[in-house]
Amino acid sequence: MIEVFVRRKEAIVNEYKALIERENQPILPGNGIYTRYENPVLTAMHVPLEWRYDFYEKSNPFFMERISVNSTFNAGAIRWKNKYVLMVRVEGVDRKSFFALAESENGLDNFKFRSEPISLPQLSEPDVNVYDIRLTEHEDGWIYGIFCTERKDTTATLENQSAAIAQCGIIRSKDLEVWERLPDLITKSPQQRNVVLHPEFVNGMYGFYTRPQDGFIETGEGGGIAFGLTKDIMNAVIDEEKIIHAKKYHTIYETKNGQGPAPLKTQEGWLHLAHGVRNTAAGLRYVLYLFMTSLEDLTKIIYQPAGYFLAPVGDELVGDVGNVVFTNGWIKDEDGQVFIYYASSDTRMHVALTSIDQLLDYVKNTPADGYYSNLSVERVKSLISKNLTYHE
Ligand code: M1P
Repeated sequence: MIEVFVRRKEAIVNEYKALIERENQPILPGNGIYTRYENPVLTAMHVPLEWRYDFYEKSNPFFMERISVNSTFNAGAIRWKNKYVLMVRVEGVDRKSFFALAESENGLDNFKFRSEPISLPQLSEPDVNVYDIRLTEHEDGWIYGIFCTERKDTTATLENQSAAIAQCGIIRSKDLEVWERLPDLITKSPQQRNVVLHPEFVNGMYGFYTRPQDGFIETGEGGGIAFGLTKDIMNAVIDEEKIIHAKKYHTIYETKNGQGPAPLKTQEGWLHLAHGVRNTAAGLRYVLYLFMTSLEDLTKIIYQPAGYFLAPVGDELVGDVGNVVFTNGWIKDEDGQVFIYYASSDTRMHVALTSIDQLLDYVKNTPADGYYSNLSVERVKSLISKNLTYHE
């Protein structure tokens, strides 16, 4: 038996080491807007072996996995002490998600989890499940983590064991180690998901991007990316949510949409990355899109390219919830490079590398949606005719 233990342990430790030290290569030439990378930056198999295996031969003679991980996805992101840090949604086989920090020197590969996952301080009503944290380094000096907290809908009938209430949880830290829990955000909406804190004060108040929704899955009458203000972050209450980007017929955000990470400030406006959802015969399709809001008026969209910016391809299409890309983390580094961390099919994390210059070019020069096929044809024809007059 000891032989089995030793053999399996060695094989698994070697396999793990090779995985987390694997270099990532760009997929070139790409589309010029961003560069995808060959390997996911994090998978369930990246989770430390000490979290999953009992290393004592007496209690684990088969060197069996004791606590299995289902997926690692939807990570918040922050540049911290010269590292690219992800706050990852780790989902166990028990379906519960929790948060854990993983960091890399170059943002592209070699992501390693810190020694333990994060124990989230609890409120009087504990979280049944937590997910999709957005990290915001706020000008008040705190790093905020804004996440979805899910609890059972106690008003639902006995046969409906899926009914849940999603709300916005808030934690903050000065060092990414010690986290303080604040009361959940209060809005007039029955449910909230995809809430994000704006990094700057707005007229002395805290600004939140929200996604008012009537139901747990369906946004119903609600939906759209909204913006609201609260005076007090210690008891955050938003009285008015103004929709800044609504769902719309025959677009990639026809069914629902949601803000991704906190927007990035540029000289020309705030760059926003969001997800849009539409229905298909095969179920919901989640893609990412970009828009820019005005520096003077955070609720005013000044550029929005037509359609999606990034959609699932190849292996990304397959996973627990197929045909999904989702993002809640990106990092702008000192050189103006932008690392977009996105998850595919609710299963694994990827990186796409771009820059502020590329994103500005993309939002400003990609045609906006005409909302009619004929107008799409006109846009193609105008590009063709421009190219016909081009001579080297
Ligand atoms: O399964 C796809 C995504 O579904 C939800 O997003 P939304 O609220 O916009 O429907 C989230 O639960 C997200 O975690 C998940 O990736």
